[in-house]
Amino acid sequence: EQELSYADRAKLPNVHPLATKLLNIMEAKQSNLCVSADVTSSEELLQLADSLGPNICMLKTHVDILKDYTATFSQKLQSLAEKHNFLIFEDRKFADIGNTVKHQYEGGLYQISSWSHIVNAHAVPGPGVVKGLSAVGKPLGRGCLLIAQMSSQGSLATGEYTKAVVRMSVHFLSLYYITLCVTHNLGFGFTAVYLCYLSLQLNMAEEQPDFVIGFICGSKISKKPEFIHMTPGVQMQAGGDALGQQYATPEEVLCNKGSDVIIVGRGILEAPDRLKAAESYRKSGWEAYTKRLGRSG
Ligand code: UP6
Repeated sequence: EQELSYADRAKLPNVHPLATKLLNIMEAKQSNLCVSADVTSSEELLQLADSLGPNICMLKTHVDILKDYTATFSQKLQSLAEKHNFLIFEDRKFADIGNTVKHQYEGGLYQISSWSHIVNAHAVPGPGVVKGLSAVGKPLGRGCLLIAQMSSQGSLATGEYTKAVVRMSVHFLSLYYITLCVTHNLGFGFTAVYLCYLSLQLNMAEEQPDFVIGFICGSKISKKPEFIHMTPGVQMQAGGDALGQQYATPEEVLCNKGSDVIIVGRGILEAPDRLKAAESYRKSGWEAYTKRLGRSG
């Protein structure tokens, strides 16, 4: 089966505008690298964003580890994202009831929704967490990744749990199948039957607004090309750290496991030359992706 390129997927009718933007950035910059900027000084983070910006499609932050966060910092980060054409992903891992995450996303010290294009959430609380986040983020054109798997040793997000997370994003499929019915001319009957089925699902559909753009995962877990798969726990050599982190290589993640974006922190941050390291992850990532495309053809 021929696999779609990032550029082809950007053009799909039901892809979220933010996913389109990301896929186009990836294609234009030939980069599926998201740098995890896990540093504790705002100045250093901005420096990283400016110097690595040209090599990355996305910059991931943990703003709550900054010792000197200010609103000015987030404005500067946004300018750098525009200057270098990358998206900002605050790795907040929301995991509470809808009403609480709404406040955590919009308010508090960080006002995450005002500057971060993408956030992520655990699915543990059920659909309410997505509903709460989307009440804030959807009108702003933001997107959310659901955490379906984790890279850490002994993670409980496996098997049936992972499948349930994927099902939580099925709302997206509704529009997708209607379009399929129409474009493939499957006929009115089929469409009507499907619409009935959809109306049965309506409650669920309302609870799953089109705000979820993909997953945090170790491998491709959804066949829908509209969804972006992003994988943390990546270094040039497989292995781990002393606190349970587990690493796979860019080749393994993008070529064999079928993920779309590699998230790299210490593999770049602890390298003697961060820019050189970022360029080498970008290059490996792009080669692994083109190899996968070639293999599918
Ligand atoms: N992260 C993981 N694994 C997950 C989810 N998120 O490592 O399952 C995040 C971490 C860190 C980054 O919070 O910011 O990705 C990985 O950093 P590293 O490359 O330095 O290990």
